Amino acid sequence: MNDSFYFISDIHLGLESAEKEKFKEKAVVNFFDSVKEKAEEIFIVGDLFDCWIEYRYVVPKGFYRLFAKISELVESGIKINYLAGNHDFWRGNFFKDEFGIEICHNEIIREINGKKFFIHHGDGFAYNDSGYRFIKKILRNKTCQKLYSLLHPDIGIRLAKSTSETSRSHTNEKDYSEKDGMKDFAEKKIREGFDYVIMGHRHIPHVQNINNGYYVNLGDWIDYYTYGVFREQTFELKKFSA
Ligand SMILES: [Mn+2]
Repeated sequence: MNDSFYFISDIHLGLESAEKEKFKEKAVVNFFDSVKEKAEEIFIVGDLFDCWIEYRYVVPKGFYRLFAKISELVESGIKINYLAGNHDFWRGNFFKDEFGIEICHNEIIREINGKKFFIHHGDGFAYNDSGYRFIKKILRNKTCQKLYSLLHPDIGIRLAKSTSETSRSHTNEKDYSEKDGMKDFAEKKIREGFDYVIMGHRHIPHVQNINNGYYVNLGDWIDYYTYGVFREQTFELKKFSA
């Protein structure tokens, strides 16, 4: 019975060695396979790819097994929601044309089984992310993207890959202990009446009860292979045994 809602984020396909990436892509395909009979919807909460830049006639090489699986799931009637992360926001029509999946560039607000969900990649909420927020504005600017797209894809993608390394180590170094902007943001949303605030970006799996709601961080598929599942009235953060 397809009555469950799944959440994954920060898979960062293409990040590590070819061998590790093969393993990871297979794991994601296996994961999608394992939820096929149970999923009503799947939420990809950003950073599925470590570096995705889409040109008019060119998309990054690879990921065919994953694309075939995504297509299979969509055709079987499962709705896949894809929120852009800070590593894969640069998109054209590829996902829309191939799979009928619209990329969401902001938050998704949904009521599921009577519970209110606020879903966002989570980038830009950390207190010391202001430098990043500035870069994000530039990178998401249409004119800047047009200019950038004039670079040969081999150059454009290599350049983006090198800055993506920096942005990740930058994110991981952030002090989340004392002044966790993401947690405070979640708290604010819960005060506004949301039952679940679900984010990624931090790369550390975390579930925290705040007042009448929950702040969930989905972790990542670099170290943790975690995912969230919501069924009936219960949310669980689980580990996929790859
Ligand atoms: Mn990430």
